[in-house]
Amino acid sequence: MPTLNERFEAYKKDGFTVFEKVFDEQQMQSWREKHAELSAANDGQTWFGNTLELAPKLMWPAVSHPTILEFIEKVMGPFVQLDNLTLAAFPPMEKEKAEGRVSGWHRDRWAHVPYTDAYHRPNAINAISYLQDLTDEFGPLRVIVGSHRKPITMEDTDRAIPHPDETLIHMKAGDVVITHNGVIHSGTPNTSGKLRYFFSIYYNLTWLKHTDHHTGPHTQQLLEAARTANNYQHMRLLGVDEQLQPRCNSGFLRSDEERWEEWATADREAIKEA
Ligand SMILES: O=C(O)CCC(=O)C(=O)O
Repeated sequence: MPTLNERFEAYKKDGFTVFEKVFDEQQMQSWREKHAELSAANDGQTWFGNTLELAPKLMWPAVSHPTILEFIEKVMGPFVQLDNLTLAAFPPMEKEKAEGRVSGWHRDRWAHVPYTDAYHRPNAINAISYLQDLTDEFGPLRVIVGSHRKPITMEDTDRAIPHPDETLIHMKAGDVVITHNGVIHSGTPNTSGKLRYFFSIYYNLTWLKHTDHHTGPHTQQLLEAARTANNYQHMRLLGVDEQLQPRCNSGFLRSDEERWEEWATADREAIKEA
């Protein structure tokens, strides 16, 4: 098992890291069942955003998962909010139609094409898990390793075909890949004959807008519980960052990582146990 610092170094270089077995079968089954329920109630729709509001009890343990949050606060600092929580399923397609195709190369929301090969803190990161093993039939994740630090661009015609520099990642059900939003990636068409589930917890910096609304009654209830516990980390996830003003104007004359660690420690110490 790599240490957190080793992971962070690999993430800076490659643009992603995979945490194994973060979610268990019972959790994944409850998400598959929720997907089926939502799909049945919405004319067979397969893509759902705002799923924290739709299923707060099932989703909050994933959004606030300590393993994920510890790593992303190391990457982004204690400035992390939920941008959107997406539960989706890609329907299967015929093998002949999928031959030689990828789902679509892209960088993620809030990214930009890098100007230099320097590492920069991402504006957003994606914590993706798949609710089944990504075999060749279900369709592996494809990544252009290090592309968050390369000014790679692509013609529209090249977006749907394999890339010479791609790496295929056959993740297991319940693993979580945490990506830098600048890393170019794509899914692979699903030829398994079954649904290919995709669960994306997308986080961004607290001074950006968020895509999910966070105003629904269930999300507001979670926010109230976080306020009562004085849990700033959880409040930030739900769009409220009470320390933003001093922390975003700190003078920036000490290393970011040292400051971030100090602030994260202060946040932990401020929590009132119920
Ligand atoms: O299908 C996949 O494996 C990746 C999908 C993805 O990256 C996206 O929808 O942003």
